[in-house]
Amino acid sequence: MGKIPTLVDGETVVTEVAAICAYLADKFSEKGLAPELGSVDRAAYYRYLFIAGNTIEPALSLAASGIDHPDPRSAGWGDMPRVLATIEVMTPKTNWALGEQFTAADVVFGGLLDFSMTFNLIDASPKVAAYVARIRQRPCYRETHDAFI
Ligand SMILES: N[C@@H](CCC(=O)N[C@@H](CS)C(=O)NCC(=O)O)C(=O)O
Repeated sequence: MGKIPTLVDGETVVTEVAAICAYLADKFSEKGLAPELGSVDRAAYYRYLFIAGNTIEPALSLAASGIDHPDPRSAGWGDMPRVLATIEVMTPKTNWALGEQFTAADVVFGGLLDFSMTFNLIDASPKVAAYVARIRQRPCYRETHDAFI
């Protein structure tokens, strides 16, 4: 598709933001960016990883192009009010998506919200804005984004 990002790790090529983040979180498991395989948190972790690219991103990109899906029942996200309500419920009030531990779920889900706020794709609620602000304050975020903000 000619899209970025693409990770090339030796012979391994990974595309899709969520796949890249999940791959790196597993490869560097000592960093604690993924809950243990088989743990209860792993279910929520997968949900955060997959909903971003599968469901929220296509909904927002369609809306940004000014297109209303003609049949919300056949769109994987229903409609924008439902997408925004789901974002609101999944956004943590404090800390991170899975609780005290920052994980790749925050990189993917929170990163999409950060991107969406930067490009005015969503009108962030106070809870979403506060979560994105917490992400933006992280030293690693600052190191990688300061050139752009
Ligand atoms: N679903 C893909 C989306 C990738 C994507 O949309 N990439 C954009 C940048 S954010 C891109 O490559 N745009 C350049 C182009 O299409 O020429 C993912 O999760 O990685």
